[in-house]
Amino acid sequence: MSNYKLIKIPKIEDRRGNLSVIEKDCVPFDIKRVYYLYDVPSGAYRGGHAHKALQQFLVALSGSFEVILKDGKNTERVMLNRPDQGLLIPTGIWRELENFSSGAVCLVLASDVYDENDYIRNFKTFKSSKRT
Ligand code: T46
Repeated sequence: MSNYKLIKIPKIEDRRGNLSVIEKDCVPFDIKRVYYLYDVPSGAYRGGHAHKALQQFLVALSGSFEVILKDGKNTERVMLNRPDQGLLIPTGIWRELENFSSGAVCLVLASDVYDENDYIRNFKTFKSSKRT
């Protein structure tokens, strides 16, 4: 699957600690919403849907978790565990998030505001949308 992307986030290293910055050229969309997942209990599963139009950029600000990506034909598993790397998920990709470590924080930058109508929450519907 070639349409997701791992993107390096610039890191400014310092004896006082590191600073990473996400500016407009790092993410290929205008950011309209920011949310984050945290206090995820061990064994919990998030996602389990695709978006019709939304693009998102996920960063493991702390800890780690895995993202399973499906395009209707292929499946890939990506581990996010560094605050200086983000996963760009383009439109039309099914995603599942699991194996959250203790203290993991998943930051999400989104290309649009929240809209439940943009979700495809049924995998069969997702698969058939890929065929048409
Ligand atoms: C995604 C993964 C990574 C809102 O009211 N506003 C929001 O911006 C969001 C994201 C959710 N909600 C409500 C909708 C549900 O009642 O919060 C509740 C939990 O949402 P959901 O079950 O969709 O959460 P996740 O973690 O399964 O999925 C979320 C995003 O929805 C999704 O786009 O890619 O995080």
